[in-house]
Amino acid sequence: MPHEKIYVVGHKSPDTDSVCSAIVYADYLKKAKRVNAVPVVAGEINPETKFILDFFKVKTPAQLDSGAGLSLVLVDHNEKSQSIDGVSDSRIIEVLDHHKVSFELGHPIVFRSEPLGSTATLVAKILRADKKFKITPQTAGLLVSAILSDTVVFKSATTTKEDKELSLLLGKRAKIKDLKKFGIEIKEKKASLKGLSADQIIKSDFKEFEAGGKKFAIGQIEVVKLDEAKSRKEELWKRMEEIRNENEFEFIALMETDIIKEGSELLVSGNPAPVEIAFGVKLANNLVYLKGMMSRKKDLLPPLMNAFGN
Ligand SMILES: [Mn+2]
Repeated sequence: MPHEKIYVVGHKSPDTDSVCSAIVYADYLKKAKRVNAVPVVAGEINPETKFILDFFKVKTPAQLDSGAGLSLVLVDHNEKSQSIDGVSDSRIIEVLDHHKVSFELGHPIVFRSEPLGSTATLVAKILRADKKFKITPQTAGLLVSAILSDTVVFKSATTTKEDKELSLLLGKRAKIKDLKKFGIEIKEKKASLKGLSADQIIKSDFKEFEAGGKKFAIGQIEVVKLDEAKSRKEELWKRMEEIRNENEFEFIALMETDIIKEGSELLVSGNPAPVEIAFGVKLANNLVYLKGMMSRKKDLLPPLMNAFGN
């Protein structure tokens, strides 16, 4: 295969959607487009993703520390602050995403973004639109796992009709009998905080944002019971204070999402005003429970961004 190497990469602190989308899209570029594409990860993969890769017998992509000087396809993000280090010195040739657009580049590229529950849904659409491309059971398994993971088994407000419809087709192809059961099994792999340091918990799915010239960050963990996170609250908050001071964040929120109860506890370090204004609540001991709050992107971020200017 001629031509330069192209690296397909998700965000730092990779989740299942970013890893599986990168693997499948790189495979598609290679087979269908004759592009010398390789999937890589920009950080260590989490236990949930590891379980899925093992389950479908797929090799973990190599970890890349810097994208400087390389040609990149970005999947599952488009904000530079969430990208692999060295992205400013890389050549971005394509973006596939389902998040709010915060992207600017001096030249035209392929930029595909749709308001779907996962990037994997968008990848599945691209693959299915190519009539000559055959989706293997393994590929279908990776894609449906990523959709189940990102939509929290269709419970997240980000879930669309297309996510559900494609999941049914892909699930069948991957020979998964009970999608919901498999989805919960996947989520439980990431739900345990045992053996993780406070730093690892906070950064397991950590994203930085900017509004009104100020930086803030939101981490999210998914649990099947909030007790475990509660018992480590002091330790987590102390570490959040340190991270906030080191990075001059206006505030950091850790979103502890209970996927069974369907709500999130927010632990906040720093200025509580944006959270309190956005949701009309008062924090008690830096903590507040928000019923129905499942998605950082759809439930938490928009009101927060609005409140930030006030
Ligand atoms: Mn995603």
